[in-house]
Amino acid sequence: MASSKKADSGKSEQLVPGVPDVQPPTLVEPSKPRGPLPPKADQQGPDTRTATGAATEVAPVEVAQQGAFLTTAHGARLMDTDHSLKVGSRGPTLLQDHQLREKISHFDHERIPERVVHARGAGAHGVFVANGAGADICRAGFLERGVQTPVFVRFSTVLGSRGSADLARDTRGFATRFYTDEGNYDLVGNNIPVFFIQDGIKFPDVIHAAKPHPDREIPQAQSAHDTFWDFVSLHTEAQAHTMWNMSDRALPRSFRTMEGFGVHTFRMLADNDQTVLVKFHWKPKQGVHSVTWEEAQLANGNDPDFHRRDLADAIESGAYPEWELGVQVMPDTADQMFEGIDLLDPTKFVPEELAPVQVLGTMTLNANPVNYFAETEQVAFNPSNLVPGIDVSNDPLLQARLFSYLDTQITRLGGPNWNQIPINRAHAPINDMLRDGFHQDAVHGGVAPYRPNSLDGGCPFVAGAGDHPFIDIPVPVEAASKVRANSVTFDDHFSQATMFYRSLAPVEQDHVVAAYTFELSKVYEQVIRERQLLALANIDADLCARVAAGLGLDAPAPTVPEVGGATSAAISQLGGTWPVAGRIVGVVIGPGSDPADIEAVRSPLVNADVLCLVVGPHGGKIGPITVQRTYANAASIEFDAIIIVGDTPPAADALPSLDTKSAAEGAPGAAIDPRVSKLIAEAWRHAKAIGVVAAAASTAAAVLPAEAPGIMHGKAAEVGTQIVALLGTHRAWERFPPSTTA
Ligand code: HDE
Repeated sequence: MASSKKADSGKSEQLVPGVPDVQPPTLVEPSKPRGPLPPKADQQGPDTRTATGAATEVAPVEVAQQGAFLTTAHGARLMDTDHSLKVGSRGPTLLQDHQLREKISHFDHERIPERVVHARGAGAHGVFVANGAGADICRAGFLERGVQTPVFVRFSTVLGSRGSADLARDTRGFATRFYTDEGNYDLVGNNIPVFFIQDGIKFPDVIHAAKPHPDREIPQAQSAHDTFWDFVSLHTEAQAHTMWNMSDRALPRSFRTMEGFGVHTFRMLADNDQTVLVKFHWKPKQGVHSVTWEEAQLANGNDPDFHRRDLADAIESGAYPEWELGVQVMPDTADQMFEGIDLLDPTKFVPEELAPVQVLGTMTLNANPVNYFAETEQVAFNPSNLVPGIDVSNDPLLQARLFSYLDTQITRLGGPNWNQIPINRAHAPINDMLRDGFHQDAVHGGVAPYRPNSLDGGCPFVAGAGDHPFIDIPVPVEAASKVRANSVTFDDHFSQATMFYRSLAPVEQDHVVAAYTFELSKVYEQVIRERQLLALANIDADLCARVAAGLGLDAPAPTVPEVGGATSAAISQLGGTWPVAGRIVGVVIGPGSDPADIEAVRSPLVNADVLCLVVGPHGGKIGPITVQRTYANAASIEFDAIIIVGDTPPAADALPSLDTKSAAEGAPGAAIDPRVSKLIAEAWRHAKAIGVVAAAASTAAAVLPAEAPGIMHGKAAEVGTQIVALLGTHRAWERFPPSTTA
């Protein structure tokens, strides 16, 4: 973990992320012409390659806007951009105003279609460094020991539109492009290792069911509605994925604290021509953590950009997110089964107890994009982007994806040359004989884009076996008749949902029960609820009974016999201690708080690379201390823990009897600002660590119990140190005894 940048001014001063530009603005509009500013230190654009993959000497700033003066799109300098060309100052406007027409016409076409799924996303640049452990099973050059490969990653939600809120209960996309010397390799995965459907032909069905109802376009970015539950209750192969979605996995604390999975089985080819079947995993070094459902709902209102802000802020502050890339390795047997699990069935995962994850290298995200549209919006991942040594399996879901991603870009990015958009350019030489088309950026030479040719000297040549070509691994295919059917080994729809549920800690099971109950309570039609209860009966009787009780319905009996009964320890998020760098702590101060206390609290946190944000009664400074958040704009969801440093009487802008944020404690005349009461009460309810410095005892006593798990009382320095320790466990779940005894 890289360390946070600490500003020079004072021991515990930190760079507070969110800096809008590379230099602070002036109060008055600048008038002296000067060229464009360079990107900020945390930003990086795509590599400046040609459209055919050649490295250039072009500096990244040279592909941005140039020159000091405003110009037209063809480079003529302009003296005015605020007035259209009119007949007299009162018009009419002249058709000949090419400046007006160019400006408005370009604006009219600024939008491109959003992704049909995964429209809402955030991206970052980084590097993958291989440890060499993959070299024995895979001939891909980027897996050789010490090889550093640039990457671009885009995280996303699946269901919401481009402007939807980040903390929807949803699967997250985790798409990684490795710009390898042998071409782009795209690992286009999710944060959940199983999928809703076993065959890609069902994808439009599941997405149409999960997207908002077509008549009213409601609800946005969520599965709590009739069409979703109608589909998944009828189509029971979706139950395993749905179970993950009803768990905390669907509410990540951060993109930084998500696992990633390739989902499908892939095939790797070694230099010695041996093959293995693999499943890809990304393991976050920060641990796998989630927010509570109530936090998610609050965040969607308070800060709909919660996840994209967290990713950008972490990178800007130097807390670079890291993941280990690993594979589960399974023998490439004729039946492509492993321990009774069909490796071609994407609704199944392989428990880590059966096949441990072997780490192949580490990815570090260390730069924010310079331009969202150019990079994050225009990046076009494609599971067909494979490199020598990695090939697809016959998973019928993956097979359909091999068609879809290329196809969708033709509409989304406006033609067949989307590979030539800077963020999509390979870092390997391209000689593809593909020509022309809209937005052709390459200036292809020669006269013979065909093979065989003699006119262009025979170029391009096909690679020989020794030239490290991509290899379609010659897997034998069983002779069979054409059928539209699944393998019978795909028939079990419930056993892994059962395994998942029973592998959770009791508090996590409570969350699953609450999620099913909430979502199904939002379903209008009772038969759909009853049908989903039938599916739950086949997963776990206790889960079914608890959800049924919440819905006021009878729990049905199972209709299929229970299979297995195994659990997997890797599924639960509880029980570990993880690095705290990049976590965020709110330091709540009052007008009389002692600056020495504030410094003492912050010091151990800053030393652990935790971002401290001071929450004060007003903006600006309180004595020598700079305030980053005020009682009015701070939200508990922003913090992983809070520390109350001093008493917090109502601030000048508090409206104790009217304030919409006020909690019950904030009655007129109360000694505590109502917004602070609410902040503390929410942190308490969400099982966050809370530190109370002695001087804040009366504020704490008004809102919190005297003693409870995860509350630290003491001197300032001790409290800071204890909060660092508590942050490592993510939550003080012991504060709330679980409802189950599992
Ligand atoms: Fe996707 N998916 N998908 N998908 N998917 C897209 O591609 C599709 C599937 C995933 O950040 C689209 O460029 C089909 C599984 C991610 O840009 C589209 C099927 C998994 C992203 C598409 C699947 C994914 C996408 C929309 C069933 C996890 C976002 C725009 C056969 C392993 C990538 C685009 C980004 C995006 C189709 C199933 C992950 C329409 C037809 C399974 C992370 O092509």
